[in-house]
Amino acid sequence: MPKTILITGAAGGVAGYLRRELGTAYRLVLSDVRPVDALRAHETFRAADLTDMDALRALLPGVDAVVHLGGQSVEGSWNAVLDRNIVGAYNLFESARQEGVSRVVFASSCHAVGFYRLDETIEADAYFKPDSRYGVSKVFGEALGALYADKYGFDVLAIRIGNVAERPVDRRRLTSWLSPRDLAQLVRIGIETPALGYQVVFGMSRNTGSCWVNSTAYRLGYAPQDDAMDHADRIDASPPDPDDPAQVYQGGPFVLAETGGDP
Ligand code: 15L
Repeated sequence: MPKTILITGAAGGVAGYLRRELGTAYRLVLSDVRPVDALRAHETFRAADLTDMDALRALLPGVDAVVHLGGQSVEGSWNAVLDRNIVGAYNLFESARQEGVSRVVFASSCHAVGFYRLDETIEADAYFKPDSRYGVSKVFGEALGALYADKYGFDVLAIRIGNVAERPVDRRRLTSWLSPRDLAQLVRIGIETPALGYQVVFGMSRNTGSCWVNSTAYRLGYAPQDDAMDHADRIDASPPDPDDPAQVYQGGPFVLAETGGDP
């Protein structure tokens, strides 16, 4: 009997790639506030808002693991980040605990460490340097993962996702690109690894010359199939402008992004 996996944020682009790459390996419960298109036989859709704990609890009976992609995926107003990523992440972990689901793959982000420079090399255990309120919310989500693992025995894989796309689109993404099939492999590691506890990995392919070192992922058996450098010939190779923070830091434009004046 295949496992049943709840994917939040299922109407988003990352979930679209993941559904394609996981194929029919699992039964998928797809949840979002927006509708999800083109459901296949092994997929069901259940609308839920991350701020609504009762709605989240109702999704969880029969679920073996959660892949939490939902929430705010870029910098935004504080209220949006607070509701979707702070309250939303708490509600997700806590409703899972209440319903007896103890395995979560958490979509963290490279923006939890975006204020490291592109010429610095870091491991996934480097101390946080968020580049935005959004990045701070991903640090919070990682902290929740650690708490629920240590206090309640959860298995949690926090994947600091770089950029999921068919191919890397610019110089910064040569470090951070994650191909859809390598994304699916990391998610499967999060779903299947026994006694995982709490682990943090970079969501990147096997990118030669990346400023990230993904030792924890390799120790967990990750064997990425793609390398951003295979696409480097399509990318502008001019040297970074040292006076432009968006070209100096790993977070790119997120280090400059503002909330647009909203509260
Ligand atoms: C992210 O965290 C975003 O979710 C994604 O939309 C991209 O902007 C990515 O970072 C990136 O930095 O490329």
